[in-house]
Amino acid sequence: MRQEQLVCLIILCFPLYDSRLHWLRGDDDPYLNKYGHFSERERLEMLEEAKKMFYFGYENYMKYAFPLDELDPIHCTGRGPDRENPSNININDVLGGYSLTLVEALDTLAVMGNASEFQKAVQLVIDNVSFDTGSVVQVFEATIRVLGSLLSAHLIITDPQQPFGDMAPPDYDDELLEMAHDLATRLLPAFENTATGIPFPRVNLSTGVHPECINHTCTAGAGTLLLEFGVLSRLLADPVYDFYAHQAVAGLWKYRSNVTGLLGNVINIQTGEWVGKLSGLGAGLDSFYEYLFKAYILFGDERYLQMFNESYETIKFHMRKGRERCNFGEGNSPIYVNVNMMTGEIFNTWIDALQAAWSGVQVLAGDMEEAICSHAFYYSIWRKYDALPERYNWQLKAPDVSFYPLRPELVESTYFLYRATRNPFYLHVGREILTSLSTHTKAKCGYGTVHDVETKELEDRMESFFLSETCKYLYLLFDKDNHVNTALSRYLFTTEGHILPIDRRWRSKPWEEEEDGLDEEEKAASVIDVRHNNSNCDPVSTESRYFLPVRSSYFAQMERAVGLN
Ligand code: DMJ
Repeated sequence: MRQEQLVCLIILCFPLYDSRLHWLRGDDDPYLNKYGHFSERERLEMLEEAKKMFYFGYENYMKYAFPLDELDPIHCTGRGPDRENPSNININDVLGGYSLTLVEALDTLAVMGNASEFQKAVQLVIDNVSFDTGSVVQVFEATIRVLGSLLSAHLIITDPQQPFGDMAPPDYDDELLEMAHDLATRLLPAFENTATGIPFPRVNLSTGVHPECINHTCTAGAGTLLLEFGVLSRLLADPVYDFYAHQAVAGLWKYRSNVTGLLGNVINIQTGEWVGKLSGLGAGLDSFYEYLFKAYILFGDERYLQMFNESYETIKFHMRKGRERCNFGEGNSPIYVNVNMMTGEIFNTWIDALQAAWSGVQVLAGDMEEAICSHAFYYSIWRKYDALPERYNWQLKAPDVSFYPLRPELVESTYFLYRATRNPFYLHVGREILTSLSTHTKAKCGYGTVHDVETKELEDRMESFFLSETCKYLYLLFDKDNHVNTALSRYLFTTEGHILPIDRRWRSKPWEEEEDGLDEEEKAASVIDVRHNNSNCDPVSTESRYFLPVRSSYFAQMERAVGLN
């Protein structure tokens, strides 16, 4: 990948869609008729719906569940860690007894411009949340959900421009940064006594790593710490967090297969042996790749770009099946499948819901045609079930694992594709997602996990990422004038949807004595160069701008592939 492609992601050279062109394209194509236009009235209605959705979840959490971690939306109550059953990692990995949902909602409140509630929520976090809880949590989950959110809110509060409104609580004294520091320090024992530098998956926030903690971690779990740890280090001028996060990635990278170049999904942190040899773009690996690229964007570190580029090439070579180009040629719809990391052979015939985020990464990387097709396949699955099953078997055209816990990945990549193409198709997709969620997941006091996408039976759980990601991306999709959208080149979303400013501050390491040799003017110039050199910034074909992103015939083919028509 060349530097120019970064330009595409930074400025996302948004081609403008002109709805007046619709009449030029003829009315005989049912897909064009359905997706070709989205009125301003419709957009505003959807914006309102997205806002209502967030507040219904948030207010009910505050009423029935706070200060516990999550809302049970059917029984209108709250839940925290399952202390009676420590092996219940589905709950305990995430719920640390630290008002998780409130913490996660902070920057969504800011993005929605709700200064009074944001300030109130920040104060509640400062006054009520402690990390000395004795909870055993997953390092990954605590980092992306809690650390990321605290840093994001701290940076919003301390932004001198205050672009979201007056978000700074009176007398704010860096408390959220101190909390982030405290939490991250409690996670550090995970990086001790590991022979590979790859961290233990879990820590007790009060006592460190239990002697019997398993020595296996998933790749995404260990390799998705770069942004949060890197920003924290730079804010504190303390290299330790940045160092450990980098060491974890370097450790994983070292053990990639020397035959295929691929990584597996589970590794032994003492021996470097792969315990899980599945290589794919979903659970266990998804955000590892995402963070390689995003760490390059944020910190400008070429090592991560190189790793990403190498990974992307090998991913395409081994995992990508189907015709060569999304919108041209013969053959099946392109799809990325799970393979054996050692041989590149197909490992199984399912793809999972987390992989739907991959097309968002492809947008950032400037591979638009690929992003369009990856997304469209998942959208077809969504249309079939009004949700994404956790695992979908593309051979059987049926779910392998049937639940849907309100995950954001499809709306996340829908958002990025809309920002990059401005094609109304993606507003339609967003509306369908919003409508499915309202129709099938709304419970008495919030939104519930779909237990089975076929029966739509609900479970009594609203995960915190529903407010931090799903609702935020839906809202931003329809809020065209939002500051995040008008200044998108200045923000990066963490894997949990928390916004971080792309700031020149992150380009240097305050703990390093040696300067990079550039004076301030040159540093500024180097960033500006990247933003303005848009010579390679036309990755979207004209057709994809003004017509359907995926040609109608290919779209119909995808529908058949998932058994829709
Ligand atoms: C979120 O916690 C993050 O997006 C993470 O990267 C993986 N998936 C969940 C939501 O599905």
